[in-house]
Amino acid sequence: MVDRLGGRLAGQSVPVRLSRRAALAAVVLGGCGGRSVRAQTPGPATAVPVGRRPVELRQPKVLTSANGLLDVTLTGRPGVVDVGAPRPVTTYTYDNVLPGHTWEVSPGDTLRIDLVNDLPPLPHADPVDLTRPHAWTTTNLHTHGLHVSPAGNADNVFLSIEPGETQWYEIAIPDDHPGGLFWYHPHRHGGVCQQVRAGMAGAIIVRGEIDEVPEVCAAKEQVVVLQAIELGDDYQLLDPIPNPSKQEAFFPRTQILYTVNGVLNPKITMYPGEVQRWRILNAAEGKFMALRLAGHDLHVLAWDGLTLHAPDVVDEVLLSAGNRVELLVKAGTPGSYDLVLRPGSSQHPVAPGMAHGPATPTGAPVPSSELLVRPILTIEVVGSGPEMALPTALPAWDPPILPIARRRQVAYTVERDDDDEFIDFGIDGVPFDPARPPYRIKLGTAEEWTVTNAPDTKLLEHAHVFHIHVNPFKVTKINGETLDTPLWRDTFVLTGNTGDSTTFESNFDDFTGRFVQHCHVLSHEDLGMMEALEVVP
Ligand SMILES: [Cu+2]
Repeated sequence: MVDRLGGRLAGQSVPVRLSRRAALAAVVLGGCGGRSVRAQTPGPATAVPVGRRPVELRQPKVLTSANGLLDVTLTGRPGVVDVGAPRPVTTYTYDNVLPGHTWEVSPGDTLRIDLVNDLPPLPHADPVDLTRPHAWTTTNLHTHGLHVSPAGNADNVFLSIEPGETQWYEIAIPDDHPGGLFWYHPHRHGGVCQQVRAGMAGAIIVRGEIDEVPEVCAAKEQVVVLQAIELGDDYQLLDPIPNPSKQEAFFPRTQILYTVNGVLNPKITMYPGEVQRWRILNAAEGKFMALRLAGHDLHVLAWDGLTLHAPDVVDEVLLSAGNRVELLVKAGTPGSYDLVLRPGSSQHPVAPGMAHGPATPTGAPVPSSELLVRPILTIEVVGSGPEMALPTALPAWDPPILPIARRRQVAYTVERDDDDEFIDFGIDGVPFDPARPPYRIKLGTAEEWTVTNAPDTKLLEHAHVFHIHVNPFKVTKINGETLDTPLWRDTFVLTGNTGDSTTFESNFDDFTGRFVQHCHVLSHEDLGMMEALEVVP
């Protein structure tokens, strides 16, 4: 069974349940700003009958700014990476690792990046259809969530860096930038989905006030990059198919590996009463990820790098593709606990928290094994140490909204022919074309937008994910109902019930220039669901 929009459905990605063992007892010695030191004491080495032992979650290498500058070379290139699967994965990477290195900066810093495109050249294709995958080894760079300039050689997604070329970026981070978790990934229209599903993504940490909260800075910090690496039977990235037959998909795959910092099913060791700070990024191309930690509450500090007024204590979080959540976990009694992932897709947005209206029937085929609920990380609670505290108040990021200058209705649309066959995705029925005049916004004003999931005549539960560059937004209403607590985000689900809407307010402040808003189900974006915007003086 094949579904052209969502990929081949006969997936073989049944997770291997890994055996466990008592291993390293970790003692956290603390330290503000996430610069914690950890001493390790070897535990008993027990025999493991089958399978690979869970390895302790490793952190991506951290590149930290010095004297106001972070200067990095970032190379997009084919790579062969051991993620703990039966065979190494052959895919596209940044610097031959999954995920890319973590960049750590402070407000006021400058990010200088030499982006080297060492991906293979493709045969010349002419003419190019902008609503189909194309030039998927041409690249560029987006710093998702950063409030920075979209112009010139800053966060400019209209740049095209061909295979063999290098582009120099210089991105100035404002002095008043919020501290939080952001990320980088390619954003060249036509090849975004291919490069992100390959694994090209990395975390960006901006330090800030949140790092000075005593209970937060005492907690060991873990960056947790969740990826959904899409592969064929031989653990290799498959090329997109611009004009698939009815038996083919635009983005073929036969399995998805849900990796955590580039590894399948690692573990985190904590002691009872220990508090850790997990900074979680959903870097999947399009998968929704609902996460639950057995036996433990999740104390949410921030969404999309934007700190809440107080920790939000929940038992599950739902991350759309592109979302980040930062939370504290306080380890309970000794034992093993699974972090359980419930994946959803745009066609099967089954993850909890998504349905805000009445359920509607779906015309989509049954979900494949790639959407099975599965553990993706194990927490081993062992040993002992000082009881750690949880904060009660946080330095919220909640700026006032400027007077609303304009209200706008926006629809995320799917165009089909008379036989219900897919034509393209669009915004208000119009697929992306960089040559079209952008929607213009005056600098220093605020707007209120209502984004609606327009009816898809074939897939009635077809969800999308709204994302806008440069400026985050404040969600005030869902389906016309005012929220008691508005939600600051840069990425927000547009739920799968036909006609669902999200209303938000946003300041268009500080930066002029051209950028985009689009669906963060990146296959939808490459197939047209994107619009150019321009903030003008
Ligand atoms: Cu979409």
